[in-house]
Order: sequence, then C-alpha cells, then structure tokens
Amino acid sequence: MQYLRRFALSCLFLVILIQLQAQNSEVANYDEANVPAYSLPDLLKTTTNQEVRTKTAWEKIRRPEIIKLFEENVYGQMPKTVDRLTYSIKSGDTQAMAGKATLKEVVIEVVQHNRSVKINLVLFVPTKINKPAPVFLLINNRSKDNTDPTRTHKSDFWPAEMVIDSGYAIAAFHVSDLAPDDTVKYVDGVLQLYPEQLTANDGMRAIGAWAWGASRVLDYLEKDPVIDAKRVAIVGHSRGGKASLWAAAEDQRFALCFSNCSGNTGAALSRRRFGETVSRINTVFPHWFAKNYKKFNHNEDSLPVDQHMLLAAIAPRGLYVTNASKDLWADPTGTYLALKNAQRVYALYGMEAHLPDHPPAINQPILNSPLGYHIREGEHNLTAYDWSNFIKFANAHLKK
Ligand code: GTR
Repeated sequence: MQYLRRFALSCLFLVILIQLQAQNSEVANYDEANVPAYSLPDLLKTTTNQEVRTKTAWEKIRRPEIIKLFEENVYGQMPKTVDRLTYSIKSGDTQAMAGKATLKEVVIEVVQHNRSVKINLVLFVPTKINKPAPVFLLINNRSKDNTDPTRTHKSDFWPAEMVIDSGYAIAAFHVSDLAPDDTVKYVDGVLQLYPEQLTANDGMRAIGAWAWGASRVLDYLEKDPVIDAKRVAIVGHSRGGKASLWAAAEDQRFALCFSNCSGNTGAALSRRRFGETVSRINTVFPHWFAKNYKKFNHNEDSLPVDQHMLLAAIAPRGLYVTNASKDLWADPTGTYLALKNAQRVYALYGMEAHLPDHPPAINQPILNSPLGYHIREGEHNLTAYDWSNFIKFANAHLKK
C-alpha cells in the first residue's frame, strides 16, 4: 500500500516536472519566415471604433484608454496614494570626480499604512554648470557596483564620468529597493505597503514597482533645486528598459525615455512571437507582470494592446530605443517595427519621425527624430556606445 502511494506520488512529481520543463524549453523562433501573420490593434481607433484624428482626441480619449488597457492586462495598476514621502541626505561630497561633480546619496522614504520602504538614490551633479541640471536616471537592474558612489568601481553600464563631462547630472537607484528581482522575494518591498496589489488580478508586480519607484525618485528630484525636473530622462536596460518605458508612459513628467534592449513586453511587438514570447516571460518571470497577463500565454492575438501602443503613449516626448546585433532574443526587427508604428501618434503633434521602412544598419543611429533608434554591434548589454548616443539624443531634445 505504502509502496503504491509512493509510486503514485513519484509519477505525479514526474508529470509536473515534465510539464515545467516543457514550458521552459519552448523553442524560440529566430526565423523571420516563421513569424505568424498578425494584425496590430489600431493605435488611432478608440475601443468604440472612433477615429482619432487630433492630438486632443488622443490625449483625452485614446491615450487614457491605452494606459488603462496596459494597467489591466499587462503591468498592473499603480498605487495612487502615499501617506508620506521624506528625503534625507545620507552622505555627500562636493569634490567628487576630482571636483567635477557633487555627489549626493539620498534616502527617499515612502511611508504608507505605517510601513515604509527606502529608495537609495545615488546622484552626481556637474559642478561647472550654474543652473539646474538635466539628469539621466537609471533604473539599475544589475549589480549595485555599477553605480558605485565612491567611483572605485567604474562601469560602462552607468558611465557617470562621461555623462558629467557632457553637462548632465546622473542618478540611479536599484530595483531591489522596490521589489527584489526574485520569484518569491519580490513581495518584500513596496508591495508590503500596498498588499491589495497582491490579491488583485490587475495588481502590479516587480516591473510595475520599479517604474513606480522611478516616479517617487522624480518626486524627490522636483524638490532638489540643483536639478531641472522638467528635464529628467529615464533610462533602463532590458528588464529595466521594460520598466523605463512603463514609467514614462505612466508618468508624463519624464521628459525623455531610453529603453535599451528591452525586448518582450518592452519595446518589441509581442504578436511576432520572435525570440522571447509572452508565455515564456510569464513562466520564467512570474513575478514581473500582473496576474491577468498570463491569460495571454500562447494567445498574443487576443491581447487588447501591443507594444507599439506603449511607445506611442510616451508621445510627444523624445523616445530612444535600442537593440544589439547578437541579441535576437529581444527581437530587433519587432522593436523597430513597434517604434515605426508609434510615429503616427507623434505625427498628431506635427512631429514627423520619418523612420525608414527597415531598421538602420548596425551602429548607424537615428538621432535626428523624436523617435530615435540604434542597433549596436554586439551582445545584450548597456555600453558606453549606447550612452554616447543617449547623450547626443538628449542634447537635441533637452538642450534646444
Ligand atoms: C532575460 C529575459 C529578458 C530580459 C533579460 C534581462 O532573461 O528573458 O526579458 O529582461 O533577461 O533583463 O537582461
């Protein structure tokens, strides 16, 4: 009897294991010929089938509809209230980077229902400019070493010296302050303050929490007189790039958005099912998106949105997205097509992007457009080359 029970249990375990394996080992498509026929939801038609012809109709009707659809189906709702926000300077140095910058380490404490989280912000501000500085704010999803305030450790992932030399402030916070990037521990952050998010099918998860955190940092930047809060560029790489897009779409105070190699549920079109897919991302990273998003596993065509709509929601602000030539997982073609589709909304503002039909050649950035793009030679990463183009794009948009 006992033997039988043990045997049945082992069989059950084996079946579950095989199922999990099958989900994870879904073969990715890297062949353009196997991209299924698809049609994208119309950016400029409301859910009640009205044509959107003006920027007023876009702003009053269609844009709010799109944000709501992303909240309900993809990234989840964002908490709307905060009981208290406090800011304290943990440490500072007016002679950082051999006198070129002032360093501030700021602790942003978010309090709600007597619980709190602390967002640790590292901020360098150039000393040579004597007016409030524009700033690049990175959502750091990699090691904290990348944003070392002591500058003992330097990294091209956050090339602070290069940005300071270009006349911008540079800032960063780590995603783990909001929601640890872990399938279990992600709840140990801001979601403790908003437990209703965890029970709701449209509650935010980690990516929503990171984007929401970027807005709390912006709340602080608005209070810091050395920063020009009307010129804050939000930057993210890969999973951080998904969050930078969502932050800029949700919070129109961000003046510019940079999304580097963000791929699936970032800047790439989901319906192409090229590289990473919705089912794969929901299976391997179940803690990133709202529960409702899982309904679209193997079911992209029934999504009421696709990612071109997220990009369009950033209009008329400057948006720059990137890919890397060896990063097919993030679907460079699908990313470029999403960007190209979004240009219709910029056109409503009289901003013609004139993106060519096909992606530009490797290392040939499109800078002279409200919608910028490059595909860099190399691997999935955020590099000095990427940043050098971000600075050029920001110069055209923020230093006009
Ligand atoms: C991958 C994931 C991507 C991307 C990437 C990253 O494993 O499939 O969606 O987010 O990680 O963040 O580097």
